[in-house]
Amino acid sequence: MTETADVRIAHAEHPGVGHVVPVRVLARVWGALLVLTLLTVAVARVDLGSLNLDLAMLIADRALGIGIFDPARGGDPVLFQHFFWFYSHPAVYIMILPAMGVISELVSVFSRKHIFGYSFIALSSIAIAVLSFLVWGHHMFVAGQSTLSSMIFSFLTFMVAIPSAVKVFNWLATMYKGSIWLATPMLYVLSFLFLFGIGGLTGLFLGALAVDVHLHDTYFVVAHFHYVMFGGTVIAFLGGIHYWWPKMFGRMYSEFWGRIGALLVFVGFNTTFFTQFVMGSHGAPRRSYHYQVQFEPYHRLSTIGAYILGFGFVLIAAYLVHSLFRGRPAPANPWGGATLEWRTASPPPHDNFAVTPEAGDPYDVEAWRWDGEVGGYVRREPVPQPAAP
Ligand code: HEM
Ligand SMILES: [Cu+2]
Repeated sequence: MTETADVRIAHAEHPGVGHVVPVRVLARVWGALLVLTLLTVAVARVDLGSLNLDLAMLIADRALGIGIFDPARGGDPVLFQHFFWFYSHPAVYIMILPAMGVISELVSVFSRKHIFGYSFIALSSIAIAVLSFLVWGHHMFVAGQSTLSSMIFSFLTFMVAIPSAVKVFNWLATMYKGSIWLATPMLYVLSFLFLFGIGGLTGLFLGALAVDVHLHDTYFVVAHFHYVMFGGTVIAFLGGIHYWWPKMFGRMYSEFWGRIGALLVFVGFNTTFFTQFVMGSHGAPRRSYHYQVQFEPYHRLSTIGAYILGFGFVLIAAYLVHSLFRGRPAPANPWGGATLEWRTASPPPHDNFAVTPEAGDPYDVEAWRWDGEVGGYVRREPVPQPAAP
């Protein structure tokens, strides 16, 4: 997939795409680019600078008794957390941004509609990336930082919700009046919208100072981050795997088992983690292996959910592996995607294309129509191809 992304960025110079590279590249590529940028900045400056510095200082503190973090020697333990979260909050957005890129692409294909508000989708990704560096203090509301800092961090945390909501509304608007096809990848898109919605909204609960005093270090936080990291990132990646599987391996998996798998994951996930919202809001502490009696029913239910989830994953692995040997050979474009990878055979031959295709609008899914004989989508009109060199 990196290869196709490379190809597409390289092809941005091509007549059909226009010259200003960032303007017409895909949301998925945007996701990748932003992650690369974030990773570079985060790893080079923040990770090495902050996290490693943090560890180095901790070692120095312990081994040499310097007293950077140790209050007994005049150090500040909250300082450790500042360095830690200065790296670790941007890290959570590194995890969600590529998933958002995948969703932006899939939602358009399976709604058979051009993506709604492309520039807003791209700009909100940038806004999220920038804001993600300014909110680390929301992990330390009750760690003893000043009330003024907490208020500023709380305000900035609420700001992140704006670009996140812009994205969700754009995805919904893309679906609106679309011709929605509930194929397996789309089931993951719908799961993502629902679960990420809950994850993002509960982030706002936690970002509210008065509420976080009660919810901090409870299972509510555990549920929040699983809704965003699993309900968001993992679900989007499952959607992506099911979408690009035929392209990667040239075989179709069973649509029936695909849907059952998506359903099991959805039900298992919610049983496991929604339960944790409830018990967290009742005060169940996280990071404790000694479960209090009153929370036991929740823990049991959560465990049952985890087994359903695990079973879902085993099923998915089973039919995907099965498809490699027994699956129907995949057509070039089983879903009607408008991006370049669907213009070549599945799996793509060496060098991808026999002749360089003319890249057009990557979201122009309406240019493709279903063809029963091919068992996949074909272009409505043959596009004039440049002659082979
Ligand atoms: C609308 C966006 C979001 C908001 C407003 C938000 C807000 C928060 C807040 C305030 C906390 C601290 C809670 C506490 O410890 O008391 C938190 C924890 C956490 N969030 Fe989010 N969050 C958002 C999105 C995300 C995303 C997208 C991810 C990852 C993909 C994520 C991952 C986490 C993790 C891992 C923690 C727990 C850290 C720990 O172990 O203490 N959050 N979030
Ligand atoms: Cu955070």
